[in-house]
Amino acid sequence: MGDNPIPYYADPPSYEYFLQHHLIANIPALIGPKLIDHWEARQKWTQPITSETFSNEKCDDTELNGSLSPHPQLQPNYYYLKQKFGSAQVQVADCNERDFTDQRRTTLPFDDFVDLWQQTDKLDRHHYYLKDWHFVQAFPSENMYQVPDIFADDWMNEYWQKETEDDYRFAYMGGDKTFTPFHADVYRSYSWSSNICGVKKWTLFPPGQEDLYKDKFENMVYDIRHVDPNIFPYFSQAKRFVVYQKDGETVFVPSGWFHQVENIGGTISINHNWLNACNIEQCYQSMVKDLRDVEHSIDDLKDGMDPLEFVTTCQQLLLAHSGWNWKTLDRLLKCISTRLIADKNMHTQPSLQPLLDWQLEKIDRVRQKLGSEPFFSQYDFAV
Ligand SMILES: O=C(O)CCC(=O)C(=O)O
Ligand SMILES: [Fe+2]
Repeated sequence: MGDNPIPYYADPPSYEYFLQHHLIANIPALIGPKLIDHWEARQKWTQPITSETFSNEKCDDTELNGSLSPHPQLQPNYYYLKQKFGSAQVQVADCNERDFTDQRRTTLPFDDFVDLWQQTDKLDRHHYYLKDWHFVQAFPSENMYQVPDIFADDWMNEYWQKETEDDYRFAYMGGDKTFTPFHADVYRSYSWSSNICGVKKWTLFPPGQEDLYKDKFENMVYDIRHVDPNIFPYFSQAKRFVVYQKDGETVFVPSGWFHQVENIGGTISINHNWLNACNIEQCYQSMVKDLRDVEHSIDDLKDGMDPLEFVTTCQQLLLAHSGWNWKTLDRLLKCISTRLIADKNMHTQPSLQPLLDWQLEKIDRVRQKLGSEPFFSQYDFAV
């Protein structure tokens, strides 16, 4: 792996340090358990591991340099979780079943999932993975965790919670060997992920190597452990870094870094996607790229449409394909700039965020770019 650039912080870094060295620099970080040890979820959702539940033989994952990967110290408290959240409906991925670029998903009551989870841990058939559970939405009065200060400046959840019922705050729960296939995050946003228990092996790929991940039909690699070099001849050249995230540790995933995640032992994590002034431009660029792809995909219809109809169709497809479009971004920027301008007028500089003028400048830059898109000013935002 060689010169791994991913720093480990036993003591959480200050916001100012994190802003310069990680948010602006767009570099991953691994932060020790002190960041989240006070979370109620850390105490209540876990129990000490016993040798039968996770033995050496079961842990066959070996690091490239030959040393064994770490073992979890804690396991899920299945009984507590079931008692407390059993009746909720959750989305479960079957890690053995590929569904295009993702895994096949089904909806189950949480207590049925916990039964499968516990069974698969015993039977050594570990393939059910509860993903993208909007936990705070499902249980708003449970105060099981708090967003760490260094991740608090979050325009994405601020906007989506204010203007819709939706959010990007998730819980993940799965057994040994469950995994999340190779991907970059929604809108190329940041994510942070805190392990309540279990170990996650992250393989992280710095941005700028996207051409190495595709076959000649533009399909992407699905599982980095099984890549056919005849189909993906360049993938092996891609630079990557491996990080083991142990019980209680937190990973910061920067914008546009592709990654795959493999669980070791029964693993529970809290993951949020987020964006702010530091990565809004990368997120905007990802929308531009997705829009170009959409435009290209219906190129043959363009001649039969008037230009505004074409733009409107592309915006509808963009929303369906990427989960946002010009209108979403425009509203998000308005929502955040209204708050920033109100603070500026009061001559207050809130803590745990960059200088107000710097943030407003970033918003202006994106607005200017958005405004120079063909037909942006004629586009009907009411549609
Ligand atoms: O934990 C996982 O399985 C996936 C997490 C992830 O991809 C993320 O937090 O960005
Ligand atoms: Fe991700």
